[in-house]
Amino acid sequence: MTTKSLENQAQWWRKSTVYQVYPRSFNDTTGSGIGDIRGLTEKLDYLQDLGIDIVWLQPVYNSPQNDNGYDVSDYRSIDPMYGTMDDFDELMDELRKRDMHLMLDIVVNHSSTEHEWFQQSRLSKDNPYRDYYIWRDPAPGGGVPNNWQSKFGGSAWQYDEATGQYFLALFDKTQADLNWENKQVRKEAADLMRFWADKGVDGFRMDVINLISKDQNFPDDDGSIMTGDGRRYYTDGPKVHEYIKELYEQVYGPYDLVTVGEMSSTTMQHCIRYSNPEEREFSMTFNFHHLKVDYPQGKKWELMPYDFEALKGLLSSWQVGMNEGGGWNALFWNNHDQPRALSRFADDGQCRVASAKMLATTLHGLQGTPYVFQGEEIGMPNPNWNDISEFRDIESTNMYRIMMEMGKTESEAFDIISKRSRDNARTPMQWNYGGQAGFTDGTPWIKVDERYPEINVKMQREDPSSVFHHYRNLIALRKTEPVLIDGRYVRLDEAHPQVFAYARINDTDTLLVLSNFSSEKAVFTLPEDYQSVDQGKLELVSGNSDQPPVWGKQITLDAYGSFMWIIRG
Ligand code: TEU
Repeated sequence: MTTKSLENQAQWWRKSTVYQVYPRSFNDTTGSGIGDIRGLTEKLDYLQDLGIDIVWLQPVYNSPQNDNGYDVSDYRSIDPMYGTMDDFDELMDELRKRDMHLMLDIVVNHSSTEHEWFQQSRLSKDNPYRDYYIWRDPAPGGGVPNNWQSKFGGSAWQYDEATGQYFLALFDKTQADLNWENKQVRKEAADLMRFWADKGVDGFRMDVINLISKDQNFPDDDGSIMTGDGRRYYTDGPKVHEYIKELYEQVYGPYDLVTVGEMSSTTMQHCIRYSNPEEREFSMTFNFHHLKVDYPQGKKWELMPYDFEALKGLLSSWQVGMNEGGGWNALFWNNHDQPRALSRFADDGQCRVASAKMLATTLHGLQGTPYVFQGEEIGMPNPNWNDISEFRDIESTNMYRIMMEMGKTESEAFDIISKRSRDNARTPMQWNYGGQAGFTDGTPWIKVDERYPEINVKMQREDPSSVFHHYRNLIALRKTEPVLIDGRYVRLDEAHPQVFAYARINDTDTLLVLSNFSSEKAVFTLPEDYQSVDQGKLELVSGNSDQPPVWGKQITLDAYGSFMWIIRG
């Protein structure tokens, strides 16, 4: 890649906003009850109006759908449930017409056990595809090779009768980990990415890519650090940077792609290496530390109120650390694996609109590339289901069973699932107040949230004070305000119990964000440097109330009040 194109790459996607499309729940044009590619193409004008530059399309490849497409059985295909390759080509054409870009989800840490590679691999120990996957003999005393646990519950090893060996599956038992030690696997991964890059795809979101390099001794985890489930032996593993640099040299660089790595349980040091342009690995990284502040001792399947100070501390440390290291954050509150932040960190009831806008302003003022998960831009909350039969996610149904096997009552287990389940984010997009929220003319694969009559795109596009227009304004700001891109982050609140306050400072402007994360009025004392600002230089650029606070030594914020100012010059 030439320096110029590197600089170009550093420019365009650092001012961009990415919209994440979970196709199964986005827009159904066939009445199947499942969203499809044409359904996305039909909504490109909507996304363009929102100001979106890049669409992240989640897996639409052939798949048995045990993990809603993250179990790929043919990497160069479109699953008929989502449409055809012609539909995909039409989507690409329509994106280009609008100067929008496509980021495709690539899942190469594992494949479906229905992939031809695995079908071959399991036939015999000397099959040419045997080493495409990770096979191990039973432990000396019999049983699983080690004590590593699947992220979806249970052992990470699955026994295969045919050859008397176990294969590694860090997620579902039908998602077999690929063996990246095998250079043929690495070649296959690069080849399949080139296939999509040749079709004009502008970038990739790389699923759990920091798990691809495993400690080849496959030791038991003695439980002394992290979660004791073996992740320390395959997370940010010994050759992970080597493998990613190979992908950069073979694909990302030559095609000048924008790339984001999903980094499970990672560290800042690794994310600096993954995303500093001089390392020639990824454009940016997702980390999840800020979304574990309501996990007691890091345990996802237990409940506690979220730790506000921890949330602010993590967001701040990653802002400062990644900037100092030359890395670049993918900024997000929501995705298809997380309960909705609106319900998790704010109020999805009486103060829903103010809360949704507060979360938006807080995130979009930070340094990095913001990601908007479908429905976030209209303030969609978690659904209020009261029966486990409403849930569809393999992780949720597994964990519901396991929690009860471990002694929790049905209501205890249900209470945890209802707050933690990935299905909270996967309810169908709410387009209008018609039947099934305009998502489908059929029966949706998962229930539409009952509040769609008052939370939908149609109503909000017509209401300038809506959450939609709040996001639209923030996304537009990023394209015109350099301080949002290059401003140095400084935290301004010292462990305030209600308020998160920070500044972004560059050579010409200072951006200020104050957000009240509480349901009560909050008073915040500005640092001295900001108390007496020339009002002629102070510009309110975003806020969630038409009565912004009066500027002075102390700023009073209403419940979930949130404002963004720029101090010019
Ligand atoms: O997610 C990996 C991931 O970190 C989460 O799934 C998390 O590990 C899980 O919720 C357990 O807490 C990626 C995809 O985003 C997810 O949808 C897939 O299920 C997973 O990888 C396997 O491909």
